[in-house]
Amino acid sequence: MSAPNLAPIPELFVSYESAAKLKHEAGELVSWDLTARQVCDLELLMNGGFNPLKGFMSEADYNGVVREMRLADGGLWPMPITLDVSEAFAEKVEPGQDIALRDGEGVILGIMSVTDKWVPNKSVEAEGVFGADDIAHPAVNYLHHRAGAVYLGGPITGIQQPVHYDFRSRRDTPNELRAYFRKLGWRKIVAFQTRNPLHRAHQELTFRAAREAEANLLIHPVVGMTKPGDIDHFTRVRCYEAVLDQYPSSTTTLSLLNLAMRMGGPREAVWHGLIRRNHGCTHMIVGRDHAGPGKNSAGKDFYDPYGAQKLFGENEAEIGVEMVDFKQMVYVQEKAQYEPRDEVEEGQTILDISGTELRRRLREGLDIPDWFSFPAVVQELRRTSPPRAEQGFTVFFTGFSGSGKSTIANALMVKLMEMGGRPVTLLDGDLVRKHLSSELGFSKEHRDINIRRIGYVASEITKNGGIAICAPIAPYSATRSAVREMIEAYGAFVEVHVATTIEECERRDRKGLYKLAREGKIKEFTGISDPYEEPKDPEVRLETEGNEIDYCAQQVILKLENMGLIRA
Ligand code: PPS
Repeated sequence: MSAPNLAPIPELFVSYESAAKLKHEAGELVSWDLTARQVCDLELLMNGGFNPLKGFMSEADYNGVVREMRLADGGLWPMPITLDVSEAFAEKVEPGQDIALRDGEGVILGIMSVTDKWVPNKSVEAEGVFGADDIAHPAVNYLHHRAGAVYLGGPITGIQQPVHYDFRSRRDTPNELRAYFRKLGWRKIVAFQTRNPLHRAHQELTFRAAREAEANLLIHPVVGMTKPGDIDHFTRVRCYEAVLDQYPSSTTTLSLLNLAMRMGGPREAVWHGLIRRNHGCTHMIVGRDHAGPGKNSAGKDFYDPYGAQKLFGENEAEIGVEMVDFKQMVYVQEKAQYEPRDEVEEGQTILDISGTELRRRLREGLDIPDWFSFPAVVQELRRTSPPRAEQGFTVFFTGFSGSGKSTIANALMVKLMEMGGRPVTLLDGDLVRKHLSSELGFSKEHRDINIRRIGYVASEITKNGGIAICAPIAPYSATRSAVREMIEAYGAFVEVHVATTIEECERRDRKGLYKLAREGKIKEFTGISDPYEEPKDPEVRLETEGNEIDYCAQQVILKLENMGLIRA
């Protein structure tokens, strides 16, 4: 492939002077508050990262892309870039109208001249683009559960870039990178796309890939949106910076890409190639299972592990970027060095640590050897992922009113405070209703709001390294699952079902509420005139009948020890 034309590529921004005027005028327009993903998409549309797209896709472009990876003009493009909005917003907008696009803080970033408005068939989109209408795929889940029901399309007039306060000097637009390559005289540039920290094997493979292609290396990690559960980009960028010393500085550079990944495997690889071409690269490393979303709901891989390399290879000429195939590098103990797996001689010992094993070692504070990663990287990872016994967590009691939740939660709190080390907060049902949810009643809608508020506070406590003990009734399993998800992003979630029967709770009737409920004086009373969905698989199930409070609290303590959350 010939040397790239590093001339500037088209951006969608108006001049600096016009931008101020336009911004003022745009204040009058109907405006859409962009989602986090849409902000990422808009940034790359405006700065040319998604060249040749000139805006969010029209219906014709979208249909072509979904069906056959082609825009209406026949150009190769694998991923729908659409502006999804709510039905209520869509009612306010008609083709021919301009709308202002605002970021999360309300700043106007651009204007879209709406040409198209349509209701997509999301199942067809999921099948066409991601190969399956299965919500185990993060992008399909997003499509069905988070994306709006209506799509708007039309060209964009860019007013300003989204503002980033973090790692500013490491973020470059396509034209900034092109100018950098021009200035340094770089003509062949291999891009390495990543959403994970770099360990020694990655360093070896990227270094070799660049050497084999006789090219310079661009480490181009995604910092927009990656796979749910990934290590946050703040930690990763500190890790990348730590690894940068391992490369010759005259041949390698690091730049951050504010892309919202879709984890679309083969199609995503082609998309990544087009984005890298726009950033001035000539080559891209495509690995086994590139941008893979993991397992589907039947427990099988969504994509053939070599599907991305195949699709990229078939479209290489049109992408305009040459594929460098990713050699799996392994550590050979006898030689104390890394080698491509297919070149290791028979009888030699290969050492490897999988991603799961690495997470276990971090969680349990175990050794991570120097042959696997660089000490500075490990240190960064340990700072973000301390051993479980030093992380925050949430214990979430659920059960009928009067089941004993609050009493056991109180006993647990005191025991944990006696141990010390982490702050403990009790979010008891009654307490929350007094301080956080005093305006709420007991309808399903209100109970869900109440539980989500508790979940939010508990997730913040967990994130900041504390222990949250919650003790609401929380009668609906879907809401409890949502809370679990919120918390597990930051630490462990321990669900404790206080399984006292409704008959026993009514017999005890400590607050006299069951009597009132039976008399119809309290409506929607859980277990009497309102449902309670039992947890199917809680971490702990407590039988309180015939058991002391202390014994019950001890059962929870034992579970916490067993999960490594407290030290024995
Ligand atoms: S929920 O469903 O989780 O939002 O309920 P929660 O916030 O835990 O509040 C339950 C406490 O409110 C009292 N109470 C009622 N409970 C159930 N149903 C109805 N209709 C009701 N009205 C008032 C009751 O005392 C609960 O306290 P606990 O601590 O659970 O006994």
